[in-house]
This record gives sequence, structure tokens and C-alpha cells, in this order.
Amino acid sequence: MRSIILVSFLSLGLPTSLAFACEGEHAAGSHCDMPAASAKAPIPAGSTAANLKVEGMTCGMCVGKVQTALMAVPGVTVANVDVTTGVAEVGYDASKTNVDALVAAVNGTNHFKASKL
Ligand SMILES: [Cu+2]
Repeated sequence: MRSIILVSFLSLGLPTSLAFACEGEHAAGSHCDMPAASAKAPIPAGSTAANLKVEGMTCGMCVGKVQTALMAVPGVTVANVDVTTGVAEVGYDASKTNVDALVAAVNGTNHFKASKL
């Protein structure tokens, strides 16, 4: 598994070599042709911002899964997930949740590993 992740990350800079196996639960397949979402939503006023390091993302589908997991946490207002940098910028209501809950939500996918930055 480790070597697949490594190869995937090494391939990220090459636009044509996207046929590698993906670490997401969607496994290997054509979904990896999906472009990573690039639009970045602003952190709303009143939200606290936190950056998480997210390991294991290889394509736009992975980004979507991490984003979905983060947005499912009550209090999260924004989740900007970047497959290239492996960083998730999250905006949240600090009275409803915290960074530990965000990390737990990503780790709860069982496919990606998050840590505080
Ligand atoms: Cu993927």
C-alpha cells in the first residue's frame, strides 16, 4: 500500500499519467481523471480557520470524500481541500467543534490520514 501512495504522489505533476491505482475507497479506475477541485471558498466571518495535513489523496474523488467528511461535522462552514499540497483548510464554528473533531472525521473515512498543521 505504501508504495502505491508514493507512486501516486510522484505522478501528480504529470497530467497524462493518471491511470495509477487510487488509495480512496473507489479503488483503481477512471475516476482518477477527475480534476481536483480548484475553487477556494472564503472562510466566513465568525468562523475559525484551521489547516490539516491530509495524507492519501490522489485525485479529485479523494478530495470530494475528504470534503464530504469534513462538511458532515456539525459546525464546519467551509472545507477547502487541495490534493496537490495535501492540505485541507477548514472553517468552523469554534463553539460547535474543534480541530480534533476535524481530524477524527477525516480519519473516520479509513482511507485518508489527517493531522494538525
Ligand atoms: Cu481518488
